Amino acid sequence: MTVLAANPADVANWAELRAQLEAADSSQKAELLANQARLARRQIIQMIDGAGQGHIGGDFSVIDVMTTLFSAVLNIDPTNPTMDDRDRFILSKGHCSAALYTTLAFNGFFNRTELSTFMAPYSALNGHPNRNKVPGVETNTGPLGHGLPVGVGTAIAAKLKKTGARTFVILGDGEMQEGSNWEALMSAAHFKLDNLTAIVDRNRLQQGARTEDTNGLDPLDEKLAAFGMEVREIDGHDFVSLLKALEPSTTGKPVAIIANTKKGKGVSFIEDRVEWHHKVPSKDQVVQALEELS
Ligand SMILES: Cc1ncc(C[n+]2csc(CCOP(=O)(O)OP(=O)(O)O)c2C)c(N)n1
Repeated sequence: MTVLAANPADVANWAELRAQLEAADSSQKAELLANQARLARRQIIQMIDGAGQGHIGGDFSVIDVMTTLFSAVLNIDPTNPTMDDRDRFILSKGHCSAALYTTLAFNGFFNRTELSTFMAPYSALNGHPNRNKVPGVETNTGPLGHGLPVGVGTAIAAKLKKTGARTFVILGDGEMQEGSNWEALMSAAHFKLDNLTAIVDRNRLQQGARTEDTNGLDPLDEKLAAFGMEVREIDGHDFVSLLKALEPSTTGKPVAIIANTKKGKGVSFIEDRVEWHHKVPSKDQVVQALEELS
C-alpha cells in the first residue's frame, strides 16, 4: 500500500492561495476560488478518464463547496493532518472521492502526482475514501448515511475537549433519504452543536432519477429548521455566498446549509443530466470538457 505524504510544493501553493485570499476583497476572493475550482474540475475529468470510472456529476456539483472550505475556511495544516484542534471535514457522499482526493492533493495533503493512480490496483485512492490510506480523510465513507452521525461525534468531542474545532459534513440530497441523517440532526440539535455545519449538495439528482421524483425532500428548509438547525440556503456555485454561509453559527444551533447546485456543473453536456451520475466520458468528450474548462 502506498503511504501518501505531504508534498512541499503543494503545501506552498496552498499557503500562498490562503495568503492571497486573506488579502483579497470579496470579488477577488470569488475569482481566486473559481480558478482553483476550475483547475480541480480539469484534474477530476483526467482522473476519471484514466480510471475509466468515477462519479463526475456529483464531483462537479460539490467541488466549489470543497474548494472554498479547504482554501479559505478550514483550520487545517496539511503537514500535520492529525493536528488535535483541526477542523474536521467529512465527505459523506463518499462516491465523490475524486473531488475529495483532488482537493486534498491541491491543498498539500499528498503529492498531486498520486492522483493519476485513482482507482488503480494497489493505489491508496480507492473508489471510496479510506482514512487509513489517505491523509486528510477523517472517516471512511461510501455507504451513504454515515458521515453526519460521525460528524456529530467529532463535534461533541471538540466540545468536550474545548478545542474550538468545527466540523463540516457534506451530504448528497439523495443521501438525505437515509434515516440515519435525521437521527443525527436530532442529536446535533439536542446537544446544541453550534460547531457543526451540515452542507446538503442540493443538485436535485441522485443515481438514476431526480430526487424529488424518487423520495422528495421539499420543503427541505422547513424540515431542517423543524429539526433544530439554523438553515442557510444559497447558490452552491457562488463563492461569495459560500464564504458567508460557512461562517459560524449565530444562534447557538447547528448550521445546515442547503447548497443549490447543478450536477455536472462546468461542462455543458454533463450539467443536470441524470446519466452523468457515473458515466465515463469518451476521449472526444474529455477533450471538449477540458476545452470548456480552459
Ligand atoms: C447505503 C447506500 N445505498 C446505495 C448506495 C449507492 N449509491 C451511490 S451514489 C448514490 C446516489 C446518491 O445520490 P446523492 O446523494 O444525491 O449524490 P449525488 O447526486 O450528489 O452524487 C447511490 C444510491 C450507496 N453508496 N450507499
